[in-house]
Amino acid sequence: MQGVDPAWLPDEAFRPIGTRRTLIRGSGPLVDTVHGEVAEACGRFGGSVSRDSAAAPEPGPYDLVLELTGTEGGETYTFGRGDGRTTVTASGASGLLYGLFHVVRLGEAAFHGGDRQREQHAPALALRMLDHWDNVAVHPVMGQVERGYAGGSLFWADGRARGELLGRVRAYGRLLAACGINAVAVNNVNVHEAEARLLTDRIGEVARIAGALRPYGIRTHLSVTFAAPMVLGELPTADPLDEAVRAWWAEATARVYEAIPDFGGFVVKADSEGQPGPFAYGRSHADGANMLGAALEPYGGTVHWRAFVYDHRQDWRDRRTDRARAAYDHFVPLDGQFAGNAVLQVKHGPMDFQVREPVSPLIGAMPRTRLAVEMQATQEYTGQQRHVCWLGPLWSEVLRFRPDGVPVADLADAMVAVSNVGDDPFWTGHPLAQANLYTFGRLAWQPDADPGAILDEWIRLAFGPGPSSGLHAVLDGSWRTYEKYTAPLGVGWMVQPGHHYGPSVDGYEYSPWGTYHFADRDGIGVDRSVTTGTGYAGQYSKWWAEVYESPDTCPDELLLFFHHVAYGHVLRSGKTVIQHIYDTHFEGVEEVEAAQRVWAGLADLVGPARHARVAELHEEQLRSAREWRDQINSYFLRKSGVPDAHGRRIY
Ligand code: GCV
Repeated sequence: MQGVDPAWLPDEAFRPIGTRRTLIRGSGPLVDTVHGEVAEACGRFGGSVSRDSAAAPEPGPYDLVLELTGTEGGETYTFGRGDGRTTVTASGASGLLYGLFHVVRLGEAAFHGGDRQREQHAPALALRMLDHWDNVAVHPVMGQVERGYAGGSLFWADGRARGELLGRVRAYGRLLAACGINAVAVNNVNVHEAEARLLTDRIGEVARIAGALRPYGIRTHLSVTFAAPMVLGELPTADPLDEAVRAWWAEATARVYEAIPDFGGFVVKADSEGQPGPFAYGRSHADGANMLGAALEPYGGTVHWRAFVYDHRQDWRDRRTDRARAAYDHFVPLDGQFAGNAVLQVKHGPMDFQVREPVSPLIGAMPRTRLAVEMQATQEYTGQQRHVCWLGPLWSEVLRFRPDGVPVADLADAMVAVSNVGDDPFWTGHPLAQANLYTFGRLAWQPDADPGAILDEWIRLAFGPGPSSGLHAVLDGSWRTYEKYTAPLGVGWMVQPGHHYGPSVDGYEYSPWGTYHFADRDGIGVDRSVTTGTGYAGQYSKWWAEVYESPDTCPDELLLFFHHVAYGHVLRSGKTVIQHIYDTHFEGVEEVEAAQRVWAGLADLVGPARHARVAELHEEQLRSAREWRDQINSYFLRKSGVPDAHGRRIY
């Protein structure tokens, strides 16, 4: 696509396939996609591709055989080598597509070496989804993409689904399939007036987007407003137990499936940050979700019901209310009441995608409810795609966390990320933020994969072998670097209210949002213990509840999330809290400076456009990191009166 960064699918990645002889067996739209990919590569590099849809194997001197053996929609494939031939076999067409991209990822290595036992590859999670917080119309406060840092929407322009530019949407589907993602929600969970109509009279536009994503095995989902029967149907109520309301949803859903037969389902943000929901009718969230589940059920659709429900009009003086408790308190009593096609979509932490939070105690606490774990690829609180902040290690920690013996990855039915993509030529604004999208997809496919290996895979695909160690160095530790120069020890927030970029230590301290640090002259942190605090620590299983209950056993990085401690409190690292704050803030800036130097040295290896964009953003990251360092250090020096042990400059 002209002028658009090829991301992890540059032409060169197809050279090993494109120079060889390939046989493709099977038929159907996704096999056509696979054929198209191979044919294009062969056109470019001189190889050949034959198509055989008959049942009998075609003899011939093929280097690669891609064969579909069944007609199901399965995603599994086997990969092997024998008699000098590489073979991918799948019983479902999606599996064949994923098998093709497996060969692309392996590159030359797919064709070398002796016989290779057939390996089976299957995704750990059936649903691997991106939620776009895209508005059709530009919102006066949130712009077109809420919390979007990569330009306008890929799907919507000038108040409509993109017309001739849907080629870009198809290219997006291709990138997503190549990292294993199979579902996309195309509009913001905050559903405004124009966007509400996507469900009814504007469904044709959604169908066009779905048509552009379908060739890559991506199913389309829609965020809907709970009040749709009132807003669109002119009913007097949206009560989920009202028969007319249920009938309205059933009819609306039937029309959606007429337009999009493989439609994935609805995403719903209800009773959250001003969005309507079942509370208005004295009904539970299970009642709300099940009503939509019933409408989707005849077509095999799913409702993603978000658990991000809390009081955003809290009185900051009220120390008993704790926002972190809210999701668990609301939803755990409903375990077992949700329909089989309802999936509870839970943010990975109890607050809101801060750089460091504990894993949400809701995860693992509802064994009879299907679970989607929601991550945030868009870097709302992690540098807004102006800072390098590769989130692979954060997500991997979440997925490996064992709430009660079993890892989060094994408890989840689905993984969802808020997309970080827009119509920017680099897709993600910051070219290196592509690594987050890629890593998310690959972790959703294989949650116990080593994130560092995924990073290297992305670097090799997107940049070739040249800059690999330098790029790895720039990205690998970047999440921890970001954590160092921003809010310390898990306390979170301290950002500028509203847009959430840059430091403001007290920005949210006296606000109604429930996001406080409680710093005074003696200490800082939120007491969430059972004994003396909000009781939040008690929402975990016994083992973790005990770990988090005491400052002596609580991990350092979460200390201020769980406890209010004196500045002189000695961490398990041996440092006092105040000295830790000073040291990490100085170190964080030094690490950004070091990354900037490494990047400067890669000028000849990464292409001029990418190099210039990242270099420019590095300048901003450094400016911002220094601002964070100086505001945080000065604030705490002034509050505590404790000097820095190393006498460095604090204002
Ligand atoms: C889409 C945070 C963000 C909001 C977002 C919300 C959510 O509060 O700041 O922009 O709304 O999360 O996840 O629903």
